[in-house]
Amino acid sequence: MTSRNQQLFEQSQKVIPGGVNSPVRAFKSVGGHPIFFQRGQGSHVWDVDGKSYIDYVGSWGPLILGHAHPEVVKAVQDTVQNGLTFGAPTESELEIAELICKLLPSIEQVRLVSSGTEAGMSAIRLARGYTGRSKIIKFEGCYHGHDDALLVKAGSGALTFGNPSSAGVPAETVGHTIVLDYNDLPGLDAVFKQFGDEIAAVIVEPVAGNMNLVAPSEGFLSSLRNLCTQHGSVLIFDEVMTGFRVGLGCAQGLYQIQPDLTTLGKVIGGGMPMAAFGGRRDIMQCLAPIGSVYQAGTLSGNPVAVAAGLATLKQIMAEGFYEQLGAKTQQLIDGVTTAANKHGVELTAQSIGGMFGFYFRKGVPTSFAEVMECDKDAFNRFFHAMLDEGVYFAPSAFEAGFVSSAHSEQDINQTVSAADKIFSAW
Ligand code: HOZ
Repeated sequence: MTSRNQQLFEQSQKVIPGGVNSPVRAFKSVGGHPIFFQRGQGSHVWDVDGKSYIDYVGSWGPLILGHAHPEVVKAVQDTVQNGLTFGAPTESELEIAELICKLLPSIEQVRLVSSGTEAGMSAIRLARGYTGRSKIIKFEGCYHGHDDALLVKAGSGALTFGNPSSAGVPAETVGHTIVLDYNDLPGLDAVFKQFGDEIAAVIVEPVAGNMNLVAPSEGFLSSLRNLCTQHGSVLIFDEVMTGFRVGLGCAQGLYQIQPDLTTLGKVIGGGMPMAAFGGRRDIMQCLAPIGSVYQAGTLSGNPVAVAAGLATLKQIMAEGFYEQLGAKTQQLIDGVTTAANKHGVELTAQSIGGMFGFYFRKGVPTSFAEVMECDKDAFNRFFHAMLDEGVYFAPSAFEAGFVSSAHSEQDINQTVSAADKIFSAW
């Protein structure tokens, strides 16, 4: 019998390209059809067929408190009663801006936007406007939203410029983007040696979360910092995913590296469409209306989104929040990898704060090329088997996973038992 999920997907494909409003939702890489969700509460989601799942996607990162946290819901309800948007400043925007600046010492000024893509694109424009240079460096496997200049894959050699990774992006648009391997220090040195003073910015996920989870190798972030300082280039940390996810001080606090600009999203919106970019005052002051770099948005700093974000930030500032979140995430990956290895399945994992990665390969990967060596078929089999058991991981071998403060000991144990059952019959 066709499930309601299948029916809705078939219908959706008629009016929505691919049936989804963002490609990662389509289950293309794992096969099958996407699940249509109806409801979420705490660590769980329910689909339109009434099946429940322990959710380790958390809307791709924002839901660090789980679904429908009462304080976040209340803040949103209280705010909507006073109007949804004004297109004019509000006091709550000031409150969240002050809080972001207080939590992240590298951010002296911040501007709110509506999505991570917007934050990344604006930060690049700002860095170019500030430096008067055009070239930027990004790393293979890092994703900074779908801005044209950043939809680039590596060219044929480390010192070549990238190729568009999407149709519709003219080669000239990415003609100023150099793509390097993540954690490739010699490559970085070589590029700075060749182009040094022409580089406007280096943009990096300080912990990569869009090619599964890849941690920075010893010295990678500090070398980036030194090279950017030496050559007057702007160092941009894309903390859309890691921001308030790996720790209260974000990845920059964890690794003790101060970027010049930071992009934020996901957690700071508490589940609503909000993102931000901010950093050094002298750079931020180049933005319109005081500077000549134009950037704008009708719904930027939307009061409802800000309310959800503020309510979320207030919760994560509680004593011990990240210790508990990190311990729980570690417990999850330890349990699942132990279950796999016990039954002879080659599975490795790592976690940083509340984010984690599972890899069907020997050893944790340190680059995009190594991530690509993971056994994708094994992941797809694991993904679907876990789904049947009521556990929802991201529908791709190349995405990080997320644990929230709402996940209980019982959720973790149930997940580990499900994995054990699957691996015992592998
Ligand atoms: N960073 C997420 C995917 N890697 C965003 C989710 C989306 O693109 O819809």
